[in-house]
Amino acid sequence: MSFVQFVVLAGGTGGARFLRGLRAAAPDADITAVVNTGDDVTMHGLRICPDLDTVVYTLGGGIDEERGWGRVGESWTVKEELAAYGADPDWFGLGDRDLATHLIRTRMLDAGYPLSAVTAALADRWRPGVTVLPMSDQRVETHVVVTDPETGRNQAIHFQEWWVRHRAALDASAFVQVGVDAARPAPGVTEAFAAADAILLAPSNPVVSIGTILGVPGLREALLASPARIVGLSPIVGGDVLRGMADRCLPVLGIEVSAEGVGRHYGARAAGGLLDAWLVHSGDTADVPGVDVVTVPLLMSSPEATAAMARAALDAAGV
Ligand code: FO1
Repeated sequence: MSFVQFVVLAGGTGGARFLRGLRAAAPDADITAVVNTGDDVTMHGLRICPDLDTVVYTLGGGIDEERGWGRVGESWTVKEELAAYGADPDWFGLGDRDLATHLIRTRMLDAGYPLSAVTAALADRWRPGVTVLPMSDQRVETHVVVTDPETGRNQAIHFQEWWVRHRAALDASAFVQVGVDAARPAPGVTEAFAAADAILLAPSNPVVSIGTILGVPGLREALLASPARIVGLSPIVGGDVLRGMADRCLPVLGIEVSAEGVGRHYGARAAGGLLDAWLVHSGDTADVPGVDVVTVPLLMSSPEATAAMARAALDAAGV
């Protein structure tokens, strides 16, 4: 028996919620999520993969829905104890429940397992109902070039320091994906593209989530070699960013903060870009030459609304 197969490129909270909607819209489909790992970081000796964990926790029912990251019912004893020791960094919160995930991941990575195998092992507990793949088994970390307000000098800081510590308030001049040149798509990624009936770009950050995934050498080529249609969903709704701080990232690459701006950034597949179709929110307009622009509600305000949005993406993909 053959199932329809969908692949979704996804970042953290927005990507995870979209995947939940897609799973509801197509419960019998075989869904693969290719997840950004550029946000990954080592803190207190532990390897943390925020987007992978957000996807697995969200689909597995373990996410704190309000925060959009970390575990529901979390406690913070270890964080308080670390603070009592004056341990750095003090601006990044690891909850007690969440820590178990990072302890297991770090132990497995140290034992030599690749990140894809570690992710599969962690997902065994959460049963997300989709195959969750890191974009790459090789370590890739996004760094942000900012100007030090004290010295006036340019320096690169880890994405998490920029995002969480500085709430993206420091002006950035570039994003650098450290390690990306040596990266390859994780096992299963190119195979999933080749077998896909539809490929969807979740309404995730086009620069530091989707852009980072697409930067893995060979991944974009494998995506474009797929016979499936490629459909993107705009993360910009009514000229606004609904989640995250994409409005701080898009201008760094000269991309206008609008559904049209992001659509044009991805570009038409027929003209060397990515998209066959581009979904924008009702009331928004976008002229993206060579791309079928479809206008539908894109607010992930409830599971039903998100499932309808996913259904519209599949319709645009012709499945
Ligand atoms: N986001 C925060 O705003 N503050 C935190 O202290 C924080 C801790 C954290 C720990 C584990 C994890 O998986 C994610 C965490 N996040 C935190 C979210 C995350 O760093 C970012 O929102 C994403 O990387 C951007 O997608």
